Amino acid sequence: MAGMDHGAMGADGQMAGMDHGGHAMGSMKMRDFSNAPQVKRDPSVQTISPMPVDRTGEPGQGLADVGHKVLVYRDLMALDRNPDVRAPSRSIDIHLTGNMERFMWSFDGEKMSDHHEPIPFIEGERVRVNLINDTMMGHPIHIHGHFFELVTGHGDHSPRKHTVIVQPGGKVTWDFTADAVGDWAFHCHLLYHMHAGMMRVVSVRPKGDAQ
Ligand SMILES: [Cu+2]
Repeated sequence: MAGMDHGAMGADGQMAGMDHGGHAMGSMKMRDFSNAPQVKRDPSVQTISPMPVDRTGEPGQGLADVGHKVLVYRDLMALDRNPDVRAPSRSIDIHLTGNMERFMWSFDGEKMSDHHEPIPFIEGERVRVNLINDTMMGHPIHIHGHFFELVTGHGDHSPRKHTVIVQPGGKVTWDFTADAVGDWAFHCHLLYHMHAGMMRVVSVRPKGDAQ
């Protein structure tokens, strides 16, 4: 376009002089780490979800306009009352991160081989886990040794699962009781993502000698 000053475009794609505090779409950055303070600033993190929303009521990708009813996570309910209905005593965020062009996949910007510390839990504690998908594809996140209750508005009949797909840019919340002492795999179930590093060890330490 004649007269456009290309020099005014910043390295991050923002127009110079634009109000950085504004939330207009035009000023939204693809990698605003203030939305994900725990995520490592690294080239392996291509995008940060600017406004992660719960998408468990939405059809999966490509299923929005298929002309028939599509079941969504929010349709699921447990037949029996949940075995542990205590409120969680703490909550943690785990970001699903990656760079699609480089085929790099991680949690919180760190792949498994970079990060040897397990995610610690204490036997019997009830914890809320927020999975935040900062990438542009869905990830089926799987925990070994435990079931969790999806927080999708069904109270003490929340659906119990061990794997949940987190939609692109979206967020999924679940509560679980760390009732199986030991070290357990926690990973994306797209195995090439797991192999690339989107995996961690979850460690449930015995009550009493946990640090
Ligand atoms: Cu994945």
